[in-house]
Amino acid sequence: MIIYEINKDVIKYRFGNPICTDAVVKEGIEIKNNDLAFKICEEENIKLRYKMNPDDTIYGLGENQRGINKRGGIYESFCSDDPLHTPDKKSLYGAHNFLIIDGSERFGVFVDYPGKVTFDIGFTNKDFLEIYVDDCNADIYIIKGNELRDIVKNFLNIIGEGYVPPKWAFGYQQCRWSYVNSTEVEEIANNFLKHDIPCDTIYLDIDYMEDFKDFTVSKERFPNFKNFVQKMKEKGFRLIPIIDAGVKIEKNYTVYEEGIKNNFFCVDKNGAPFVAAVWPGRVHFPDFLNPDVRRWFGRKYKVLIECGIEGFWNDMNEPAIFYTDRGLKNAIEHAKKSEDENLDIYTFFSLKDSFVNLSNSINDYKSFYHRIDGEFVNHYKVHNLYGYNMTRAAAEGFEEIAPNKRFLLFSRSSYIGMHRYSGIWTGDNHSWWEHILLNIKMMPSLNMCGFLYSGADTGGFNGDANAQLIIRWSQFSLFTPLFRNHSAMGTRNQEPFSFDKDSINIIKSAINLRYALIPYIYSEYMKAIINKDMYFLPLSFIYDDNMSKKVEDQLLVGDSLMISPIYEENAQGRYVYLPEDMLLWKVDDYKNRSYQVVRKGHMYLDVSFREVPIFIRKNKMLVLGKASKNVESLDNEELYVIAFVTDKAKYIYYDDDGKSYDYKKGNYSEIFIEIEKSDKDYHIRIDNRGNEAVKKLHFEIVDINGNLVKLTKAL
Ligand code: MIG
Repeated sequence: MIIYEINKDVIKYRFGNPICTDAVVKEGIEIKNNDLAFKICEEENIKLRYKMNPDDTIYGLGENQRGINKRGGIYESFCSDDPLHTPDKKSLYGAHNFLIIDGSERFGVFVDYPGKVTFDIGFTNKDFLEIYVDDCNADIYIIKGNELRDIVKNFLNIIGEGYVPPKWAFGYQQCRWSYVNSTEVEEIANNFLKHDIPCDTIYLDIDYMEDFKDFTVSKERFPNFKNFVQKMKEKGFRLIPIIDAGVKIEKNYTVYEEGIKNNFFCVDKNGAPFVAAVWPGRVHFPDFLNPDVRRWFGRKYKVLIECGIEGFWNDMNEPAIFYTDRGLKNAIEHAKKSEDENLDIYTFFSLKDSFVNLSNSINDYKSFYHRIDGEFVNHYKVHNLYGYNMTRAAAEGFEEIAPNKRFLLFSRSSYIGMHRYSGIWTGDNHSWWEHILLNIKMMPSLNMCGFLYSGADTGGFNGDANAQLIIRWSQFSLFTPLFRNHSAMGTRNQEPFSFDKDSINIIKSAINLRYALIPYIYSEYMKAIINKDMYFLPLSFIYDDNMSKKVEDQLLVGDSLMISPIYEENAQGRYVYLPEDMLLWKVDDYKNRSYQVVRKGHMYLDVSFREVPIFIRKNKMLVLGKASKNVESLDNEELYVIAFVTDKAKYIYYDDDGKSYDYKKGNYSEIFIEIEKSDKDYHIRIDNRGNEAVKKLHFEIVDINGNLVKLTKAL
């Protein structure tokens, strides 16, 4: 084992000779001897063990089941296409091996290993945190920091700056598997217009393709695609097509032919292209771990970009495998042998399992290879890098095709470090109330791992949603950077206008609120990216009282807000914990504002179906704009500053062009706002550094006694 120190906050331990994952981008590593906070029990498979104190809290692990506090669970990092997110599942689509121990000691751990890693966090033995790496080669980082948030910042600092989508990607987005042809897509758009519900994008799921072939468009279902994309843009909607990992095996299909000719596909043990089956039937998997393959695949997005497409979602890139010929043959043989048998519980279940377990089988993952630096590496060892590198291929392709233009991109599968290239969505959830809660708890954990542009399938992917579920879920998702309603084929339609008039109006108000909040959401998102910080935080990351540690169903959103979403059917209220006095705004229509000072402690809060409670923290402020049909038509010349001031409040309102990467060169504007309370009045200072869009700020300032003062300042 070699020990390196990156800077005083991060120590790197190297075991054996690990494969480079490119998760960490920070350079300047030097060697130093130090004691690992963990005990190392075995060195063949690395096993780390840490004795937890009874009150230690364990944060992190990104996209995973269970609570914000991961304690009590067992988790496996092995990117999995599992559409049934029940609480006992150990793996979902991402592998996010970063956690924070918060107790008598406080530090973060990042296990940089691209194969399977198990985190047993007091599951087998309540007092022990154990980490097993299925190998003897890995880099393990210990990350220090005084506060929890500093530990995250130090971690984000070594894995690099996060992805920023175009500003329009902060609008409301509508998806369904599938809007099957251009007529249906247009109808969806017309419905948004007719109901006057804002929306920025409509998604194209696999049925836009010709026979599920990547980078093709069905001529029959989407004739004159380029014109259609243009026409939709004129109506105010961008189309976002899906791209899948598997390339259909079909003579004369260019992507297939080029991949074969250049040896760009993963191979089996005999060196022949590996065959698996997904949507199109038999496919090959591009070897995304090879930079030449990434360059080739990344350029393929060009055909669609040339049609006017500005965003994509990368799916099935764990990679998902429905079956392989080998697996299918075994299952069929098993079935043949069982014919005319009198099957009992064991033999019947075993027959059934041979079919059920056909998909995503470990045997299949162990039977193909990548070429890394000229050497064959078994897929199983690097499994968690696959989706990451597919998405990296896309992002690098965009950079080449249209330098300095932001594209919308998010992936289903991911590994630490992929946040530099795209966002993620959290995959195939259900129209279950439990999944709103899971969504709430997952967001800060994802932020700790660098994934800020993310969100769940609002309303649930599988299963049927009722109006109330869509209402309550939208009322939460309106705070998530990715706000997309998506559902599966065969389920009940769940677009906002699919319900009764009353419900349509409520969903519409929630979406309007989202658009009015975009000045704040975008500002907070960008500051988090630039400062290597979080956008969603658990209460305990800011407040150090004991109760704040226990609250998992309220979140801090950016610097000024706390939210307490409703996630139970028929609930018209809930208990809320306030770590300090706050200003409550129960939003029904964002244009009607009334505020109420709520006191520190526990309270029961009534929340009718129409209402979205927003808490403004003490000495903080919220910047609010106006809704519009889409992000590009937002008129934010006049902004409302809602402040709760007992002493002095400061805010930095950030903005930029929303479409290029010029912000990286410092090309952005900031308005510094400071409100100081004097005896009778407020003293307001505004320092505008480069913002030319905002002309007026309307202040609505509330003091501890609930007195409201309104005044306007021109810029
Ligand atoms: O397994 O393309 O998670 O969002 O609609 C189904 C069809 C494949 C899985 C994605 C889902 C998408 C669906 N895909």
